[in-house]
Amino acid sequence: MKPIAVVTGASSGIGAATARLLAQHGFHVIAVARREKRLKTLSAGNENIETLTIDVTSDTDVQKLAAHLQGKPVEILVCNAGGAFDFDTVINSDPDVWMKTYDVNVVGSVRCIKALTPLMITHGKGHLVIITSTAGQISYENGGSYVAAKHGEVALARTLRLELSGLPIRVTEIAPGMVKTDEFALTRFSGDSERAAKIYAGVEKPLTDSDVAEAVRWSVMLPEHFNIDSMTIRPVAQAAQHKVHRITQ
Ligand code: 8X3
Repeated sequence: MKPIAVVTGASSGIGAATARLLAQHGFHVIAVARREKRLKTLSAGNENIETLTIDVTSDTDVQKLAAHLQGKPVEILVCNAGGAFDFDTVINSDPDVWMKTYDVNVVGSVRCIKALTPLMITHGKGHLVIITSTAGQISYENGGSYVAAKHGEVALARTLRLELSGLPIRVTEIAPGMVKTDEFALTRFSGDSERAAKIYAGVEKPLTDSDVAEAVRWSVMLPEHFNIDSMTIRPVAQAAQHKVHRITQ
C-alpha cells in the first residue's frame, strides 16, 4: 500500500494544491475538510485522493479520522486547516473571533497531531508539517487574533520537535508570506472582495497555493534523516511583512 499523507483544509487553496501534488508524487492522500462538495471535486478522477468530511474543531470528527486510518501506513500529516477571520485592532476585536481563530488554527492541529502521531509511531516513521505563516514571526496592526494563533502554531511545532526527540518523526513548520488564494483575504474581510483585492494590488507575482505545495513536497520527500525545522517563503516582491513592492499604474 502507498504511504498515506493526510492533508487538512484540503477543500481549497494551499490544502487542495498540496493534496494534488502529493498524490502526483506517490502518496495516497486523505484530503480532509468540512466542505464535502469541494472535496469531491478535488478527488474526481484522481484515484490517489480519498476524501473525508472532517471538521478539525470537532473531537468526534478527528476521532473518526483516526479510526479510518487504524493499521494503515500513515506517514505525513499536513496541518493546513486554518485562516484569519477578522482585521481589527485588539481593542475593537471580538473575543469569540479570537477563540474561533485559535481553535481552528492551533487546537485543530493539536487534535489531528494527537490522533495521528501514534499511528506514525506504529508505522515506524512520520512527518508532521504545520503550515504557519510569517504572521507567526512578527506582529502587525489589526492582525492580533491571527498573529497570536500563528505564533501558537510555531510554538506547537517547536515543542513537538523536542518532545518527539528520539522517535522517527520529523516536524516541519512552513511559514508562507503573501500567498494569493481564492479565499484567505476574502474570509478575513468577511466576503468584501474589493478589500481583499487591495492586499495583492500591484504585487507582480504573489506566491500561489502551488508554490506552498511545492515547499511541502520538497520537505517531505527529503531523505528521512533530513529535517526542515522551519522554512519561510515569500514572493520576491515582499522583502518583509511591511515591505511589499507594488507597481503603481
Ligand atoms: C498570511 C500572511 O501577511 O496575511 O498567512 O499574515 S499575512
